[in-house]
Parts: sequence; C-alpha cells; structure tokens
Amino acid sequence: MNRLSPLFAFFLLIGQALPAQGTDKNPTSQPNIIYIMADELGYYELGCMGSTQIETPNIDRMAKEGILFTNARAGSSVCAPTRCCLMTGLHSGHTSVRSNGGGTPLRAEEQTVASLLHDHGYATGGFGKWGCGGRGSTGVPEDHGFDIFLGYYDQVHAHSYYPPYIIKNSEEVLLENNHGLSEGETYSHYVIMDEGLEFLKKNKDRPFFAYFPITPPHGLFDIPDSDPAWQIYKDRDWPESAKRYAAMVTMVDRNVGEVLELVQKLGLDEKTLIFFSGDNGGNDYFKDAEHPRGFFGANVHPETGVEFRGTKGTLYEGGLRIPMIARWPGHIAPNRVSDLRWYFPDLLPTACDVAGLPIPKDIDGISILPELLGDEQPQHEFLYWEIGNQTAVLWNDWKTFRARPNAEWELYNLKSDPSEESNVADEHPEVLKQMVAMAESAHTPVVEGTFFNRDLHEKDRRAKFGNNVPSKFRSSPVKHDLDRRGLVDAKSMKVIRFSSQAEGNSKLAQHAIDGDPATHWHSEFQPVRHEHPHELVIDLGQSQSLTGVRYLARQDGGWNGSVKEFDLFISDDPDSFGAPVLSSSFEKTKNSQELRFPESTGRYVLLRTKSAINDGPWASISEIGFLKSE
Ligand SMILES: [Ca+2]
Ligand SMILES: [Ca+2]
Repeated sequence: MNRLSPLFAFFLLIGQALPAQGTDKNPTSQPNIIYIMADELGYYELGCMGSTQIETPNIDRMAKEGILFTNARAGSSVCAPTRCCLMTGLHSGHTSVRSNGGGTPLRAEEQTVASLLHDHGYATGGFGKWGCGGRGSTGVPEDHGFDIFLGYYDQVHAHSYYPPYIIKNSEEVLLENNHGLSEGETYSHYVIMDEGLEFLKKNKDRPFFAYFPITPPHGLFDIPDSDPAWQIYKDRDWPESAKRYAAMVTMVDRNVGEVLELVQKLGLDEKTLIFFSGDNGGNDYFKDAEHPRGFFGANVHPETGVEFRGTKGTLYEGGLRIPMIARWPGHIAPNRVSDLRWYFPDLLPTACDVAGLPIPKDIDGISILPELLGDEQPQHEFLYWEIGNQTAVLWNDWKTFRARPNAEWELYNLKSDPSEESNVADEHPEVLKQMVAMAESAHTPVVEGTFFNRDLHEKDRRAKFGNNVPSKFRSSPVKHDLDRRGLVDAKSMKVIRFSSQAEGNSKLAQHAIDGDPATHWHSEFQPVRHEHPHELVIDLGQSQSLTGVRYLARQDGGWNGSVKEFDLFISDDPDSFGAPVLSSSFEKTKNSQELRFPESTGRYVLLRTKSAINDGPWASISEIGFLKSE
C-alpha cells in the first residue's frame, strides 16, 4: 500500500533530498525514535505471535497499531554481538564486538545510532544492558553518543536484578539493600525503566532517541512477588522458573504500555517511531520430556508445530528469528503484517533516514523507511552472520550454514524447509558456491576496542554476586600458578576466537589467558552442550618464535574439562592453520605443565582439544602460555 501523497512520491522518485515524512502533510523534522528490546524473548512468546500462555496485551495492541514483521532477524544469536550490529549498522563480519564475553569494547572512533543522531541535535538516552564495552574501555556508551546510559555495561553484571549498584555514565548508582544474585530489595529493572520514562518527559520538546535494551526476561528469573505481572501467574501449575519467566514477559509488556501511554500523553504519538523487538533467538528454556523445545516453545509455531532449528547461540533460524514491531501513527498504516527480510544492521540507516540525515556509506544495513511508509523497499543482496566458529548466509530462499571452519557447508531451502532439516548442499553446488563466496567477501578479521582499566570492569562482573563473590571471581590465593618464566607476556595476548564458553557461569574464554589462576575458561554446557573438539585461537600480539606450551588445569575442586589430548597449531593467518606443531596430552595434575615442540613462528595459536582427563565432553583451562625461543 502506498501511503505517500502522489506529489511527495514524485519528489522521492526524482531523488529530491526531502526529509522523510510519509503521510505527514506538515512535516516536522526530526521525529523521535524509541527502540525497546527485550533480552532473550523468543519469536513465539507474544500474544501477537500466537502465544496462548503469556499475556502481552500492550505489545499486541502496538502491533495492531503498526507493523508486525514476520521475517526479521537479529544481528547475531547472542547478546553482545547482536547489540553491536544494532548500534553500528554493521553485520557480524565487520563488527568490533563479535565475542560474547560481556565487556568486549567498541573501538573509540566507531559511530553508533546514538552518536549520529546526537550530532544532529537529538537527546540520546540508553536504559538497560549495553554489552558493547565494559567500564574502563573505549566502548562505553557515553563515549558513543549517549547523553545518558543507565543500567549494566557488562553482561555478567546484568545477570542479577539485585546487584549492589548499576552504572550511569560509568559512575556507580547504589541500589539500596541489594546483595547480588536474587537477594535484595531494589529491583534494578524498575530503577532503569523509571529513568527511561523520565528521559522521555524531560526531552519532550526536542528530538530524542531512547534506547531500551532492557534485561528481562533474561538473567536470573526474578520478579518481585509484589509485581502485578507475578499475580497473573503465581498460581499456575507450571514450574516456578517458567512462571517467573512468563511474568517477566508480561512485565515487559506493561512497560511497553507505559511508554505508549506516556508518548501519547506528551502529544508525541505522530512524532515518535517506536520499535519493539527481541535481541536474539529464543531458548529452549524449562524443557522437559513433555516440552522438548522448552516450556513456552520459543521456536515452535503454536498452531502448526513447525519449528525453527536451534536456539540462541546458533546461526540456524532458531538463533536469529525475533519478534519485531514498529509503530508510528500517521506514518505507518495500522494493522500491517510485513514479511520484509531485514536485520539489526538496518536500524542505523533507518534512523538516519527518519531523522533526515545522510546514511553513512561504510555500513552493511539499508534503510527500511520505505517499507515503514508503505513504499517500494530495496532489498538486501544477502544477509550475513558469524559467531564463534559458525557462519551463515541468507540469500533468496537459500540459507547456508557452517558449524566451524573445517566442517562442510550445509544448504537449506527455507521456503520449502523452514526447519532446516534437509541439507541439499550436494544437489545445488552452484548455489552453494555463490553463497560461500558471499560469506568469504563478508568476513574481515575482528578489531576490538581496548581497556585502559580492567579493574572497574572486573568489579562490575563481581557485583553480580554482591558480597558473596564465589572463589572463581575473588582473587583468593590458589595453590598453583602457571610457571611464567620465558613465556609470551599474557598482557600482550588476546583470545580472538573460541568454539564456546560457559557464559552464564562466567567461565569465559579470556579467563584462559587473564593471568589469574583462580579463573578458568569452560566450554558451554548449558543450555547447549558442546563437545570436542573445542577451540581457542589466541593472538600473541606479534609474530613470535615459540618452542613450547605451558598449561594450568582449573584450580577449583573439579576436573571437568581439564584437557587431555589436544592439537596445537601456529600460523600468521588467524583463519588458516596448517598441520599441528604438537599433538600430545596433558597429565592429571593441578600443577603447571610444560610440553615442547620444534621451534615454530607465527602470531596466532590455535588449541584444539580432543579429550578431557575424565573423558567428559567439555574443555576447561585456568591458564595457558607459550614459551618463547631463547
Ligand atoms: Ca540475549
Ligand atoms: Ca585464568
């Protein structure tokens, strides 16, 4: 449907640089933009997407008053990388935040939706979980265009709704009587939402961009018993966590209602474009024999039972499909359903287009303003994702996926096979060849930002636990440490790729080289259990001649994941390793161990585990280091 006046459409056709105003007969420049993003919300977990278990009347109403997108996808399948795509207009082959450690920073010079709008006179506020740079790094939001950002900078911090403090523009905001995890009196999300609503009121007379990357329903499944949303579910015959989760989604729905109501009350309805979405694909939360795809079936069509393969964390459709709604009375026609295929890198150019700003050239997104206004919408040539070792491309009806660099490419026809069950790579070699070329063209090596003060960031991560910081987060003395004599300096090393990490348990890949024997990397074991081979790729900072590897097993009581058989590779190309320089095994000991190999030179080291000391499927490393040749 064409919502433009014929005259206005004519001006667009001849390429006049008019501010984009759609049906607005008296264009007022610089509309407001509000982006609300629920963390972890699954595709089918809203009423308007078919859920019959979770009540979301406000979001359903928002969809009716605007566009419900049925073919939108996240920038990535986990929290930090997907946020980076949303903020920068880049896909995950070009972004600076591609690992999900929680505090990986944007580079100092990077532009964001907020910085572009801010330079154009917008007030800019963020409320929720940042995930594009911990405190003390080049990625903090107030250095990337936000006048104010209140919430969590680091994702581990964000797991608790009762931390002793949250962060506002890198300063600590104390939350009264909070003790971390689920213990406390001040529910952080209320504080964050209140500040966001205040921001809207305060800036009602000037253009604003309000970004609400709120944390529910992710993290610990906590909602105060006094919350009206809890009252709806508390007596259901469901598992406790499932009830809490549903209540958190309904609370988010109430928050969306509060934003809609306030915008209307401020008389800004027609001046304000509002988005609501998830941040990555849903999870199989609370699954059991009766609900193998999770209690609420985040990736299962409630009526047909057709499933999206995979979950959060994978690049199958289940990791990427998200609910997405846009509402802009007077500009977006009500009651529309759109199957436009778009994803997070498209927010930045769309925001620029809406605000009447030139769209930067060096991005991957395209503006979807034409689709919002019911006009002819240009399409992406293809969509691209990478995370950890996984790669995926979407092109026409085709989706190709590769689980890791040395695995076979899989090919699916999403039109006939939305569940990605039938790999037709062998039947369509020409299609696959073209898509592999697209994937290769889309990937550039990651260049992250930097930390100048890691202590602040680490403090925020410990704040998840309040005063009861578990030993792995304390710098408590452990019995053994890595023998560091003659090693490449740990400070110059960086983990640039890993197969998986136990993010929810804060056993991150970077812990294998953080210089602290009390912390360790562990491969992810829930919700997805990854098996050998597990991989770490470490950048030594510069090409080095090496003659050996030293390793320290996890220093807590456990042995899960302690490495037995492994291959070690050295290369000057982080994407291409030849034959291993060492194939060997570590012993069952908590002491520092050393193995030698013939002198080999390179900047990047790949460790690939083949088995664990206790024959389990996991990998874990407290510390690893590399011996320089003398
Ligand atoms: Ca998430
Ligand atoms: Ca460590």
